[in-house]
Amino acid sequence: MRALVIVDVQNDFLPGGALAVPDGDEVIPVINGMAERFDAVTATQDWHPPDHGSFAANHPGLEVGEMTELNGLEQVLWPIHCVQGTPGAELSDELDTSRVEKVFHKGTDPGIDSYSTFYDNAHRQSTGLAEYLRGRGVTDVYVAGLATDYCVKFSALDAAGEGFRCFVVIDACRGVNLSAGDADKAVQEMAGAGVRIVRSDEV
Ligand code: VGL
Ligand code: ZN
Repeated sequence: MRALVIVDVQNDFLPGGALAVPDGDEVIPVINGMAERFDAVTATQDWHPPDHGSFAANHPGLEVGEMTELNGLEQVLWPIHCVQGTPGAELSDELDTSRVEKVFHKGTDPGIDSYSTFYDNAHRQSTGLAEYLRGRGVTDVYVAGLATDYCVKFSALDAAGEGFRCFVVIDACRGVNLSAGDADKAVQEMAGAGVRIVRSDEV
């Protein structure tokens, strides 16, 4: 049983958005084209309250891209993005959601960030996705979306850690590349953890 997990294809991560991933829109036709090949499809939304601790604006004196500590965890500071209920947090209109069974939200606790679609960054709180996929009888999890070096990477590592066979559909992902090469490094890291890197024409 194969599931496609569509990660954060939200307006704020697309060109023109608050935290635009370069060429992020290019993942949309690839995802739309393969969704029907899966037994189950879920999507996630980064879904922050306005006072979220990952926003540089909530740390006077600190800038976007700087590091800080948030309740004991290292935290990169981001522009304000994907605020609950705003247009930037909506899934792209271009994304075909007709096969999406359920949407999972993450990053809702102001005190902790959540890159993975499964757990917050401290692995304390589950989004319910692993339990949902198991309930659907899923064995193989295919991850696609934004961004390769953050939410895709941590989602794939958690999927593998949860015991799913995990695949990242690499042409259906794009990276932020805050530092040059971050996305390539993420691919190495995922592969090293047993995640298979595949292309959409192989799935
Ligand atoms: C993401 C940075 C901040 C992501 C979410 O979806 O990759 N990146 N919040
Ligand atoms: Zn975020």
